[in-house]
Amino acid sequence: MKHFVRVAILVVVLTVLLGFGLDNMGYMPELASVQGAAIDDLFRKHVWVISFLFSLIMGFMLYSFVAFRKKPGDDGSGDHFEGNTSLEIVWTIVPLFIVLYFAYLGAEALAETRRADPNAYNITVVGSQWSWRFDYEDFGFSSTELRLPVDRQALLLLTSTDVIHSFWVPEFRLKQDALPGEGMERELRVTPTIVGDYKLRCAELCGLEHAYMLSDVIVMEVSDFEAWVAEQTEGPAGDGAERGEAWAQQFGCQACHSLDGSDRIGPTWLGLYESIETLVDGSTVVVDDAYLIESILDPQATIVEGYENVVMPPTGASMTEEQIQDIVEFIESLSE
Ligand code: HEC
Ligand SMILES: [Cu+2]
Repeated sequence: MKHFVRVAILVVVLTVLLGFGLDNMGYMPELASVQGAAIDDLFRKHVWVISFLFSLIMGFMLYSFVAFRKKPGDDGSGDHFEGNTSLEIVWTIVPLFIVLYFAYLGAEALAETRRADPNAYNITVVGSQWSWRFDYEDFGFSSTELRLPVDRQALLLLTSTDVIHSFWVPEFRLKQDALPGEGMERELRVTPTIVGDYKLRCAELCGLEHAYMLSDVIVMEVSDFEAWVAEQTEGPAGDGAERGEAWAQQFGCQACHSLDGSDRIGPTWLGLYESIETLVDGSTVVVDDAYLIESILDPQATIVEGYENVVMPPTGASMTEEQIQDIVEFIESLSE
């Protein structure tokens, strides 16, 4: 009996030390979303259960090392016993209920992260190798940064143009896959709580530049967000080429096409217009308006030599004819 009392004290002390230690280690960044609270709560409970289980096993083991070590001159063998049915029933039933309780907590936390606000606004998040684009459906424009007003729920509809990506902002805690294909969209609701700058990263190994698939996430005061939306919906000012530069920025073309002659995932736009391009089938074409428009609207129609293994996303399908025309003028201006 005195052994059990000592071990029980040891286990309690170890559990408390470990539980508080892990809980205050700060392995997670500051929480910045409403939905994340349920996840943090669940995480904290897990940390305490883990601390207890670790201490239980280690406590018994360490205590036994010391208390039951072989004494000098002791040559006898240990007591023989044949199991203990009541102990076995207890250590089956108790963990069963703990696991069921955690399943219940998990379901509750999942429901909490999915709680819909009828006033949520919609953003379609499009992942491509290796960049993100955000279509603000309710306002009719696209962006390469995710700007969100604070304390308002956004309903993100996640999709991909190529392989599986995964949307993850550590401060929001939430994570959801972006899957390619019609009808494979996934929903994620987020209500940011702290104004500030964050980073969206891809949490699914999605190819060579997976690690650099980052986007800025900017949580703004509602009034600042509204001003930004007004600026975006007005559309860029200036002549065709200037507007084209802004559209190319908004639709994320420069993630793959440089403007300075350097090679990125796709061919540079510098000096592209009126140049002679060699295609994979060995034929050549002179780059003109019609070729550029086709390349944007239907990237698979003509593939440039040397780019067989990378895919341009069909972004053109969600652009207007005027926007495409502006981009063509912008590309043309880069050859003057
Ligand atoms: C994920 C990378 C990626 C993004 C984003 C991207 N492209 Fe491309 N683009 C490519 C690749 C790779 C090629 C070459 C293969 C091909 O011809 O389809 C290409 C080819 C092109 C060509 C033909 C270039 C040539 O040298 O003949 C044009 C024009 C073009 N893209 C326009 C755009 C526009 C406009 C956007 C933005 C709306 C865009 N691209 C976004 C990867 C991308
Ligand atoms: Cu990815």
